[in-house]
Amino acid sequence: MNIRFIFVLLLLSVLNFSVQNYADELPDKNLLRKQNILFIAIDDLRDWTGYSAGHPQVKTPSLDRLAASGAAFTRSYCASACCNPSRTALLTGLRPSETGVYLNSDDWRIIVSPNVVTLQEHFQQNGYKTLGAGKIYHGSYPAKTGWDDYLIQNRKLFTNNVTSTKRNKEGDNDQYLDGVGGIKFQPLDVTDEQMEDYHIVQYGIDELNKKHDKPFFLAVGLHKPHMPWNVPKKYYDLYPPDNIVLPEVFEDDLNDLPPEGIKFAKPDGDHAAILKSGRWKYAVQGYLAAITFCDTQIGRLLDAFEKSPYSNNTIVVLWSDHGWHHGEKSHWRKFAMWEEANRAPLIWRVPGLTQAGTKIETPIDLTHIYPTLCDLTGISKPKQELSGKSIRPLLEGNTGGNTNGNADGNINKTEPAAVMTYGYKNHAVRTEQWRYIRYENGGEELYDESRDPLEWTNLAAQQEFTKIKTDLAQFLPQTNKPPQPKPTPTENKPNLKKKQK
Ligand SMILES: [Ca+2]
Repeated sequence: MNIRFIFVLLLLSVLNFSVQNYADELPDKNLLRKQNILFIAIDDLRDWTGYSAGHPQVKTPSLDRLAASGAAFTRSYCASACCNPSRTALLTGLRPSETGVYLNSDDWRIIVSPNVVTLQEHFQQNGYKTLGAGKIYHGSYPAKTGWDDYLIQNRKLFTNNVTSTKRNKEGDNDQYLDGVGGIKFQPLDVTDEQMEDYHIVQYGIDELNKKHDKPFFLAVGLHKPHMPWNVPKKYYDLYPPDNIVLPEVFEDDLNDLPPEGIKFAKPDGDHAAILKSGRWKYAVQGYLAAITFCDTQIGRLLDAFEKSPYSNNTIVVLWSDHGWHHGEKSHWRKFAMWEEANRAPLIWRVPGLTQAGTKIETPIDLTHIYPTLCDLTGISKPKQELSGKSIRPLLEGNTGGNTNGNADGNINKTEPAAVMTYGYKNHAVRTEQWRYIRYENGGEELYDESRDPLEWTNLAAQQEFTKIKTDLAQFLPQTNKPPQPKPTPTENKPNLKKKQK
């Protein structure tokens, strides 16, 4: 047997070993380094999931399955209750008050300093293959850099984006036609395959069925349950409208709010229209149906993931960009500072680290995802100073016995707190016991979540809570970057600043 033949044999076995390596090596602590990442984004899903018991009727078997196999946060909050600033904060690791990206009309690609390295860019620069599909950044401002591959879809092809043209007329008995005002919902006579999210998930499945010769960062971003809640009828049928449980709403809830709070609530907008239409339960049915459609697609992805060679060396992180109101505070949608608009699902499954079925009560916000992924994969942090910090200790199970408002009632700075901002200088802080809101013009709200989880009683004006407010105010962002002046029509051409390598 000649030398060359032995040499070729040797070479092949080394090659075979290295390609295999990324698929099925059982991890131990050191192997956490460079694990793959499955990054699942959901649009507009509030905390209505089975595992969080957010709504008594919601069906989310796939999210519940993921939560049961990993660690789910029960007090996870967006950095901003609005798509674009929330996602920009998560994917740059910088709060809105740091970047100046506050609204959906703020093009982060222009506003955020070109020195800032986004999450996918950072992982690409650290040897990862970065793959993406669907909604990761806000739809209007997709990231142009940092992706090795990204699924291109013509959204117009999919019916689920098209709201019906026929308008509802007074006295019409079609409870669905076109929804109510801007609240869009309608059961569709289509199959899942005709839905956009089905194909976004299929991209993820196809990538999980491929061999990858280097670690991958696979981002899968679903559009539902963002409006319109136009999903196949079979999901509506799961929720007979007559049994729908509506959110608990306190009629005089706005009476103790500062003017800014009432401005954010917009009681004469969607809520007035919904009440007038008498179709509140159909709207809630539509949202529940959209949630279960979304959950079913995530179930397909998890099935493929668990069957794939990557199931035990891949970090799974699932998040929603913010919550939603369905009448609480006479408010609908997001765009507010209260619990319903800001609380959003966050689930981690980290092989070798998270314990199956862990529930983490510690309040955090989504700016912690970027530094945590760096920490877990052993890659250095990017050059920008990240607003959040790694939550590995929490994922490891030591929630560090944070006593909220310890014995002497003081709230110290080390207390874990989630911070959220909607619009310039409108901030809220959420600790385990308190939500403190301070609006740009100084208006305040304070809620004791342990006694008043529906935030019906604003304590801010009561003298005895002054100290608590002062303590909580220490968590408020100290710097508030002014919002970008809106470009006049002529200057509308965004010149995407070149990224300095
Ligand atoms: Ca959203």
